[in-house]
Amino acid sequence: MVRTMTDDSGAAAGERAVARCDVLGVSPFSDEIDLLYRPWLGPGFIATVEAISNWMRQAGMTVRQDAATNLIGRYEGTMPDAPALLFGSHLDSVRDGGRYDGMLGVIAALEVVAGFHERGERFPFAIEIVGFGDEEGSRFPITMLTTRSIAGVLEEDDPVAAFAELRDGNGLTVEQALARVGLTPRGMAAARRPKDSVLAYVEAHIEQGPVLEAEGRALGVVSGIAAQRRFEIRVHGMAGHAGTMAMSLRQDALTAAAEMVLAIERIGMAGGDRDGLVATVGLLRTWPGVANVVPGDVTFTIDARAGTIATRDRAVNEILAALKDIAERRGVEIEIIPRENLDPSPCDPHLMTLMETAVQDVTGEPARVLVSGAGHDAMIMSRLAPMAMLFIRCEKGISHNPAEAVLPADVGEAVTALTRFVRLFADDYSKTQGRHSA
Ligand code: HGY
Ligand code: MN
Ligand code: MN
Repeated sequence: MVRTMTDDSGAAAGERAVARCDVLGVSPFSDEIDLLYRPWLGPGFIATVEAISNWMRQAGMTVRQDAATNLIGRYEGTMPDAPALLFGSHLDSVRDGGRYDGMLGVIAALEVVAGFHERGERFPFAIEIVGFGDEEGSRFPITMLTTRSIAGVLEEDDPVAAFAELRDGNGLTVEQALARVGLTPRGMAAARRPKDSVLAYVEAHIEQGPVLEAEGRALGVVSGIAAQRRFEIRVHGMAGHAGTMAMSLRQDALTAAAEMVLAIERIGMAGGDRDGLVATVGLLRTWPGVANVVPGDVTFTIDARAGTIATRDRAVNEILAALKDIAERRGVEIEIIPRENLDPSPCDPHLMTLMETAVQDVTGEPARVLVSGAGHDAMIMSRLAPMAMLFIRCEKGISHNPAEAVLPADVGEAVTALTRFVRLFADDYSKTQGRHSA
């Protein structure tokens, strides 16, 4: 492979970024001792904010947390109060997750800024790094409230009345969790950024898929992010004695749910991988959940995604119709609660071109462009500003799994490519400004 830029500081930055993610991958930055689980606003999340704040200050940034709990570091430009180029990703993790999903995007961006700070390099715009709070939705049954707050679409997407009372696994509401850090659901909207204060949003993320590794590439440029919908399904049957209730008379919520889960898989598979259609049941809870009671109630989730709204919605409609049929046939009731509806998010073509140039300059090869099946904060941020994403190869494409792994050398290349991207962006910005002031 021919490399047109060599940058030893990139390699060192990659080593440090991976080491920092590893530090943050265990207690006290995780809420559990034996695995990584960093839900929004848990003790691990709060400790993580503290640690990254210190690293941000060392990189010459001023640090604050906004009204939605997002951590924001700002590296000033040549002029005070200049608009900002935003980098970001999420600080929260799924339960038993990997160390790099989300976190690497924040920490790699920090290396980019640390490099500028070390060299005394400033731009006609500020650079900010945002650590978002709840991209995964791993604590409450809703995602990206904090991202929506910054993007100014919180009320439009999730009226406070619809999310403030949602509960985590311990029964604590969003409102109560926010109160513990002195904030309120209604107050989150104050995190909104005026559109003219943000020039663009850029997110680096592990690929979470196998394409880059299969092709022997460290980096890729994202063209867009797949459409998602999520639902919570509640199945209500009739609890009863496991020893005395005749099989033929049961309204077993769990066996009904089991049939529903298989129908969801069948419909997801019927797409034959066409248009990236996938459908997943990731959570299922049985009530009362004891050995000698026929399950009376079951709650489960559906996560359905595809490259286009049409494919996704066709599958969703088929799934919901199948669920209703199964419920009717088995004599159970179902409630269908929509939890998420995200359109596909194309990346900004001009920013993609800059990112492709940056990647080519660093790797010496034309950049691989690929679609993201995973969701990202960038989906929401694209509603505030033009958005671009850089993917970093991860081992075997594994993610949402403690086996998630990246090569420090790849992260080093990502830091170098992002650094190059900022300089290209700056050249571009200066030309545009020149045109405007001419
Ligand atoms: O679910 C997702 O795609 C992301 O990892 N939060
Ligand atoms: Mn994730
Ligand atoms: Mn992620």
